[in-house]
Amino acid sequence: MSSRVRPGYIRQEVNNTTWEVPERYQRLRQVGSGAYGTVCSAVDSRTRTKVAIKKLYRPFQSELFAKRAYRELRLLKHMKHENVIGLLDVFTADLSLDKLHDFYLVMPFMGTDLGKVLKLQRLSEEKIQYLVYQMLRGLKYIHSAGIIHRDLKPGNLAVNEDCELKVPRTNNNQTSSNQCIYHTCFLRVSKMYMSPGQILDFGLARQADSEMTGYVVTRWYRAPEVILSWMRYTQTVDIWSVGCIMAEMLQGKPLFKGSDHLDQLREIMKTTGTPTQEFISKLESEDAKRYIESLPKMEKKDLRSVFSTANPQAVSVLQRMLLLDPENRVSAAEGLTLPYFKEYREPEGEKEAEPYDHSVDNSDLTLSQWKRHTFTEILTFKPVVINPKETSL
Ligand code: N61
Repeated sequence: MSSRVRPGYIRQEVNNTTWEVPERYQRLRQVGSGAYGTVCSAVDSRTRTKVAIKKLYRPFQSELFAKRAYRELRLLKHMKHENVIGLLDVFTADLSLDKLHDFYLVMPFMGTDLGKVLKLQRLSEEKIQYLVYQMLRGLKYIHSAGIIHRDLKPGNLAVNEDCELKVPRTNNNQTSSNQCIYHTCFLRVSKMYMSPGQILDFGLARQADSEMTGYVVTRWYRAPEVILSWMRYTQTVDIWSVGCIMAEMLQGKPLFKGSDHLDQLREIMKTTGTPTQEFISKLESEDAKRYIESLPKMEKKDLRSVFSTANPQAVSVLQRMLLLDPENRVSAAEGLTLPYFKEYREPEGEKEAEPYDHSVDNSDLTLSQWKRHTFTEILTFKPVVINPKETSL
């Protein structure tokens, strides 16, 4: 580590690891770490904004690590939507493909997450409407690229720390000068953190089986077909999670707090009822079929009585999301059109993603091929020009 640092870069120690970053990134402070990497907050002196920089942990130590690192870079590079985390910059201090050892991902800094917020306070109806609308927008975007989040939970929904944000409320509220009346909303789900297999908030650790076992948050938002590997899952696994998160916001406590996989399923079925024969016939696993058929029959509950104090339109949303059969759940795109979100709709923000090419992500390559693809992706990154009005600290 005594070699010369790349010109224009600064070498520094952060909690016993060496970071080599361009001079523009200053005041590095570690904000999270795990088996897959470390995240620091920093100030980008060029834009005067706070950023998060992720240094992956030995990304080229194995084919698997290299594939995961490449995939994260490609996914983040592709994401260009207000409600999905995106990439501001990617850099490496290593000067050639041969020497490539580390690279760093730069993202807008997100101060907190919905999990932390929900521990501290109950949210008003308006905030719930707004937040669920934002989540569905982010999901419509990632689903349109053929990407499934799989692990949506409050801890994976980033919200800005300086939560007082002005949010346009409704088009009907326009004044004669055609300016929107702004309605202050405490939170804004601005970015969705995501990484298959991440715990905590930062996509830094592997989700070991042990972390899915017992009375754990990591499983409470998972669709039943994912918990028990009933069938090949689809994008509506994320809609199940949104339903659980929305229910928690309405009730102030998690909806299905199972103490293990089967208890979680029992909790779910106390509300959804045991599955119909039609649904059981769709299951791919014979074991799953037998197990479900052996369960004592339970009636489906009327969500209007479970959420008796909630707005009936909110209950209608939950009725479309919390369905055992994934084929019957509402899609993110259709969810946005439900009456509950009417006041917040802004169709320009409901865009779809450019097509995403999954072919390399899904291939099995050698370490040197992964390195070469990653190096190419780093070199071809073009930063988005940021509107100066949005870049104050
Ligand atoms: O979010 C990720 N990785 C990620 C996102 C996605 C999509 C949602 C685009 C599909 N896939 N993958 C793999 N990583 C990440 C998240 C948070 C983070 C660092 C990396 O840490 C912070 C970011 C911002 N502010 C504070 C911490």
